[in-house]
Amino acid sequence: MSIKREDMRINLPKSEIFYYEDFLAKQEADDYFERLKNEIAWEEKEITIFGKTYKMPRLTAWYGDAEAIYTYSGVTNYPKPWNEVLLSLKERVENFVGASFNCVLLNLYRNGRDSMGWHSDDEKELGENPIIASVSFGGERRFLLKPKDKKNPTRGEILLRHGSLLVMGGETQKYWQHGIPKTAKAVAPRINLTFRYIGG
Ligand code: MD6
Ligand code: FE
Repeated sequence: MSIKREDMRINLPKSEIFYYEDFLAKQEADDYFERLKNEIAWEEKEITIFGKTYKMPRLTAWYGDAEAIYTYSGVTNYPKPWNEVLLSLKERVENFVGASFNCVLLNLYRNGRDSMGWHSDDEKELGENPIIASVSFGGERRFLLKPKDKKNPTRGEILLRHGSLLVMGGETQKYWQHGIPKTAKAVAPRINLTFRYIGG
């Protein structure tokens, strides 16, 4: 990671988390939101936990280089090839972060009932101490962080704004879990992209 602006760092131990609220200008972010909504092949996937099958509480999509195969929540994802809007955003993120990515997981939260459960992005495909860059569009949602160590009461919370960039690196995935809780508030649809690097 070439960005080490300590003023943008989230102050949580055993983590490297940077949050750039104004990564994209409002108009740019509006344009990306519309294009992503329309030009991504959104899917309603199912997930099986202890033999029971549920619909995922959000729409998802997976794009990337052909070799970037990834297992997530028990589902093996084969990437769709990059499209124009994704390549343009990938280049923006890579230039800013100073790292390269070969795939992206997209999530569309249709309303406040859509959510992402507690997890760490610590799958072996991502390697040790992965850098993950996350761009958000649309409705603001709370992004919560808690240590894997259940005895540790420390908590983190970031309001992920339209056009913002969140970067996680270092040992963040080793020590922390994160998630997007449901909300009873009226919230606009939200799109999130997490750029990752698999293999290598
Ligand atoms: C979301 N984000 O913002 C879900 N993971 O909708 C993530 O799960 C995430 O934002 C790793 C790094 C950054 C993230
Ligand atoms: Fe994640």
